[in-house]
Amino acid sequence: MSTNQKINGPRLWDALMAMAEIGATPKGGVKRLTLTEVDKAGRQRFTQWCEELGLTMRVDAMGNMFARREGRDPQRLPVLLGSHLDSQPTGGKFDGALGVIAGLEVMRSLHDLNITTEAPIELVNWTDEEGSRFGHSLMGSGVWAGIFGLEEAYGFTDLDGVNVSQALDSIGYKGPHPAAPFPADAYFELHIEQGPILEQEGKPIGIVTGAQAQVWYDAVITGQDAHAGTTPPSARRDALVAAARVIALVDEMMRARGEAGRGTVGQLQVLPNSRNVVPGEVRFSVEFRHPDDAELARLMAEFPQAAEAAVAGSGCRLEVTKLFDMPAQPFDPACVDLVRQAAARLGYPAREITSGAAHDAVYVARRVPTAMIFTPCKDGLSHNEAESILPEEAEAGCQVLFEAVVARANR
Ligand code: HGY
Ligand code: MN
Ligand code: MN
Ligand code: MN
Repeated sequence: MSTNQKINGPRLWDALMAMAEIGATPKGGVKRLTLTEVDKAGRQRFTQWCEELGLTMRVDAMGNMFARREGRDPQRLPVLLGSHLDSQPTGGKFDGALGVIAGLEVMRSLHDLNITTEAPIELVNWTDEEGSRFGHSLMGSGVWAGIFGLEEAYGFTDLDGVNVSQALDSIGYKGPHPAAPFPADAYFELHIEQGPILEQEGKPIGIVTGAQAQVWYDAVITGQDAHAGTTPPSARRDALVAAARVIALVDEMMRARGEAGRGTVGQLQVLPNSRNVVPGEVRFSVEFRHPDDAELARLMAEFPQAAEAAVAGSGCRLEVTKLFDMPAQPFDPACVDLVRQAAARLGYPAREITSGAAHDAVYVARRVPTAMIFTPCKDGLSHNEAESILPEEAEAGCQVLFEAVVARANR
């Protein structure tokens, strides 16, 4: 607890646990896949809490939700804060939810303290940050920032062939407001680090200076379904064996970059997925990340040819499609400084850090001065149901968020 505590830590933790009930999984995580009925339930609970505070709700054409608190000067541009309520299929309680619920606690504390800031403040729940259902992470903030076109995003489909437009309609969150950048003064996002550094160094606050570059691909390998018992090696066109070579290649390309390298195959579909059929088709995801744009460019230049070489001689055909790439994104020095000053004023040990994960802040930063605040998470674990943080860590992050947002709104 810092000296000039403004936020209510127990109330913050209760709200985090109440949100974690929505989509709760038996292993202690959450499954709130974007634009599903469970996501809708989370959105409705968020709306109820915001409306109880008298905030004005606005939903845009991508389902991004904005809860507005008026300031003294209606001419001032709003200061935004928030994150995302959607989760991975086996996600944790805090990835995304911490930033939204801490933002709610900031609003609740301003209300309790009867503080009216000069500028208005808007709390945001961005649609589909995770990308695990429709294959494009940061989708809602990406459309808002003009990275993806609205019609383009509406056409993204999930593995069942449902597209974003249909999914938005199915939960009633295709809002009337344009999903486009509106003038805003700044954006602050609180998020768990999703890595081990802050915990290892005993730092409760991360001053996030930016996020690393990344590229996402879809890969399809086509061979030939065949009988497992009658087909000799010389006649096989085994798509899974060919895929295994590409998967090993992704790992090699990552390790060739040392501890800064990131290369992952997270999603894999084997067809027909029958134990006595040689697989004729394999579909899988590939992603690479690196803090240095030039190194990511080298990975993007190297991968397609190296993958072709890996499947040579297998009799299979490889198709690699780039879904998107994003360069490393530095955050706004003045906003980063507000985070630094807030942590110092509150007496929280802090360190500068680059984000290994992407966040909505990465795309919002293309349009609005942006900064992020990190808090530690146990063993650096995230995108895992065991993801956990301490109440005092949530409290520290929320307090820094409060100070930075109010300082910006009153500057
Ligand atoms: O993949 C990411 O970096 C984000 O957490 N969805
Ligand atoms: Mn997240
Ligand atoms: Mn995530
Ligand atoms: Mn993220």
